[in-house]
Amino acid sequence: MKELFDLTGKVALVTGDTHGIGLAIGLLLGKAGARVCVNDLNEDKLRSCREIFSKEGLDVFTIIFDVTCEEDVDKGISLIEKEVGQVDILVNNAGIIKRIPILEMAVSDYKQVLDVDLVAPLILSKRVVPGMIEKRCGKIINMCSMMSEYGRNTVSAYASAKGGLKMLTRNMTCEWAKYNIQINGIGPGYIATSQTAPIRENGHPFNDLVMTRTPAGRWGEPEDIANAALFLASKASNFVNGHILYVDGGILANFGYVKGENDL
Ligand code: NAP
Ligand code: GCO
Repeated sequence: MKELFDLTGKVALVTGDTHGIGLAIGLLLGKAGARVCVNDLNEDKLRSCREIFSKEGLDVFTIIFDVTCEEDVDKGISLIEKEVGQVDILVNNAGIIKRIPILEMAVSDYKQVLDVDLVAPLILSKRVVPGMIEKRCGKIINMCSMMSEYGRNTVSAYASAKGGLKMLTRNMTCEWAKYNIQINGIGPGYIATSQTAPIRENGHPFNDLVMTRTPAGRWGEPEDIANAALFLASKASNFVNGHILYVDGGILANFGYVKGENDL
């Protein structure tokens, strides 16, 4: 049974993972035996990430590159291939959100979100997939969202990107599954990270909406998502492809309820 989730000998690259969901994923894949490569934009955050991995007794290779820049990505992946090895597991986790009403949003803001959340997974995947095709083995996990299925006021750019990432995941599957590469997405519900801090903390009313829409009655933790990532990174998911695994406490199953009616 343990062998099913053993990642010993595998090289995993998680983008944007010095904190939040990505950090939880990197730590768990490392504990499962993978050689983990951590990417971010900021050396200070990478340094603190190295300290966290070290406290867990885990090796980690950290590297700065901007996931939206093809040249940066090519140099970064080449260094990983030289220093660590060919990427076996790619987790396209890096992401941003801008909460701006459409009429107030600059087109440049829209394009920036699309670049990080949708185009960057394409850039990373195009760079690492040739090696996976050659090995006839690989795992790609694209970090989608509830906004891959729903719209919401002020997050049009993010929803456009995450909706597109769901379809890009399916199209990658159509073209690459025949090489024994599994490409799936994870759709987290509302998770307690720095990205959601502005709509979660200090009694923000959005918290009530999340509680009403989440049957589990809680915000998710980054570790909840990491567990799903371990499944999709392991042999246990070798026949799962083009699937978006929603880890949402039941949000997608639930239209919502009036406070109190469920406490019958
Ligand atoms: P987070 O804490 O804001 O982490 C996002 C990470 O992406 C940060 O480390 C950030 O680095 C990095 N990043 C941003 N732009 C980058 C770029 N151009 N190149 C390299 N790295 C870049 O967010 P999170 O909540 O952990 O979210 C992680 C992923 O899960 C995102 O794709 C997000 O859309 C998705 N997600 C989150 C939730 C949630 O409720 N939190 C739910 C569904 C989906 P810096 O900090 O240095 O900018
Ligand atoms: C928002 C939130 C969401 C979550 C997540 C839900 O403003 O609605 O930030 O977008 O981050 O994507 O799955």
